[in-house]
Amino acid sequence: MHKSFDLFFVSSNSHKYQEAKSILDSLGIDLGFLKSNLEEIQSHSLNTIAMAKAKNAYSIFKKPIIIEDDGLFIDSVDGFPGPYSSYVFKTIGNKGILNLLKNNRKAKFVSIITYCDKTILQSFEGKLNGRISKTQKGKGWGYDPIFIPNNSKKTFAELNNKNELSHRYKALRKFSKWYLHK
Ligand code: ITT
Repeated sequence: MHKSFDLFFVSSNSHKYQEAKSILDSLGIDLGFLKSNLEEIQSHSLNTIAMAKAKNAYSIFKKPIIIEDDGLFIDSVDGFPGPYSSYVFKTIGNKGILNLLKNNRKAKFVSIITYCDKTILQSFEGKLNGRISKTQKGKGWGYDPIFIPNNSKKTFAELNNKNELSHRYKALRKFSKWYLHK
């Protein structure tokens, strides 16, 4: 028998779902997965992209959903790749980013989680400051091998507690407080 869920994560990226599921499990929310490659509008605001993505996902599945839009913002290149993080990862990747940077390696990861149902559309933001490593370290997905959170010497890929401090954790913790009391 299939398990029934009250809330679904809509994404093409199963790494994001696995992390979101594990984080929300620990916060008392059971999360299902609807794997789907949602169209993304172009905007320099992650929240504008996330809101449009959430409305689109709800219009397809007609169930309470959350989606997530993330960006890696690197200070020395004016916040690049930011809202273009998915495209930049697929094109120049971690190697390309390491080649771009010289001295200032400060960066931040931002996650926007947007909830949508028949009547509500609401976003929650999580930010994590850090820096870009000089070389790739560890075997994580996406930008995990090059992102070192503040107060750490290890990249996300080398840490075993990423889900207790990540941008995703911070956004989902805000979401869970709201969701469980709505
Ligand atoms: P969706 O279908 O949910 O949009 P996506 O992979 O396109 O999946 P985003 O646009 O939200 O996801 O994220 C942009 C990129 O940022 C993503 O493809 C990853 O390469 C990277 N990224 C986001 N969160 C990450 C994390 O926790 N660790 C490593 N890379 C991450």
